[in-house]
Amino acid sequence: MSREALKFLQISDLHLGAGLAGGRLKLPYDKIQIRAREMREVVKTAIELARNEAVEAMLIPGDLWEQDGVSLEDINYILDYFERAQIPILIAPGNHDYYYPSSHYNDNLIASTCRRRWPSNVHIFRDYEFDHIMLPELPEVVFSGFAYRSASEVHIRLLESRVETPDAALHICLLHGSRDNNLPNGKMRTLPFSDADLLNQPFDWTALGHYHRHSIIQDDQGRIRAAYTGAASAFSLNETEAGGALLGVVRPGGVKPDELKLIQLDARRIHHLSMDITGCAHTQAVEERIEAGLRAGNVGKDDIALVELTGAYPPGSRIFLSEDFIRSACWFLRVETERVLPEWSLEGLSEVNPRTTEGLFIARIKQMMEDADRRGDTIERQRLQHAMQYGLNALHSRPINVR
Ligand SMILES: [Mn+2]
Repeated sequence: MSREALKFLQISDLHLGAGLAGGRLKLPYDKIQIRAREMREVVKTAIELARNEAVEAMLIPGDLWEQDGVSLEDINYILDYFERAQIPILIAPGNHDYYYPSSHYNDNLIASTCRRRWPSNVHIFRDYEFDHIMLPELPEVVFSGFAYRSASEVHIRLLESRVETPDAALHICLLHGSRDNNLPNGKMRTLPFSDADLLNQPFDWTALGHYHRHSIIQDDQGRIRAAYTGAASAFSLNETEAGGALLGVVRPGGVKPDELKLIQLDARRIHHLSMDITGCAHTQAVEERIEAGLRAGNVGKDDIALVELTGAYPPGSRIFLSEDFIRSACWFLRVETERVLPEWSLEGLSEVNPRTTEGLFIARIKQMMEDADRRGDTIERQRLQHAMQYGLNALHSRPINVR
């Protein structure tokens, strides 16, 4: 018997139960509730997609939930919808939904907490080493996976040598790890692997989880051999490029580029934008600048946006954005003004009383600037200009931001 293809749907990094209250977005309580609900509904959307597309298996390479935040309601929701999928669902627990005796992945535990077990169509990798699963309903396909047993990083390079797998027409791997040279800022480096090591494996397809941004790994013939779907939905500023779900057809040797599709599962996107308001002299001008920036950044009306204002604004003036403006801009808008610097112009400074602390400070820095100019030391001159801004901000009790 031989198998020519397998149609799959891949999702990962749903992070159900993730704390939505912290961070710079500072979502209000009512929107946190809505967002938590929407994040859970991504499960249902994915299952519906799998059924509509007549997918043969679902691949979940980790971080379905956050161990510390997930609720039993979330788990019950997952159990319900996974059962309705009626197709094999394979799960390789990641560093946030790791497998250990008190994990919700333990059938004995949920038998008492949820009064049920994982549905028979769900197959969970529970070993801290490669395990290989073959399913009677999908003959000629081997699924290989590994389970985290804690939230700590895994240093082993699991793909360094070639993995021994049972014979079959198709080999599929689920891996929650870090692709070398692609580690996003602040992301934990765990279960690292190189593109070369991955391409050297017997796997026709490797479903990757952990990175929240979509990316693919291709062999020298252009066949796609692995992909991160990216986060299923955006829940913090780390998911401004959230993925969704990957719908693909794997054949012996890989996936053809025109047989892999990234599908959005969640209606909302999170944007992190920076806008320079230099030249604006009043709040309405700032609002117009923000409006134009949101348009340029393709921020939709259902979206969430953090706007970081930069540049200079007349000293003594306050930016006071109207409630109406904030409400109508998009579903949730947070504007940070802390990085805006008062526009201290050197000419204006001569009017400051020379006998005050501020006056003495200005006179001293100006004298040092002149010395720097005489020596032709432009670097020192620049440094003193910054020092003048920092000092004046400090004297006026304004935040100091490194330029
Ligand atoms: Mn992870």
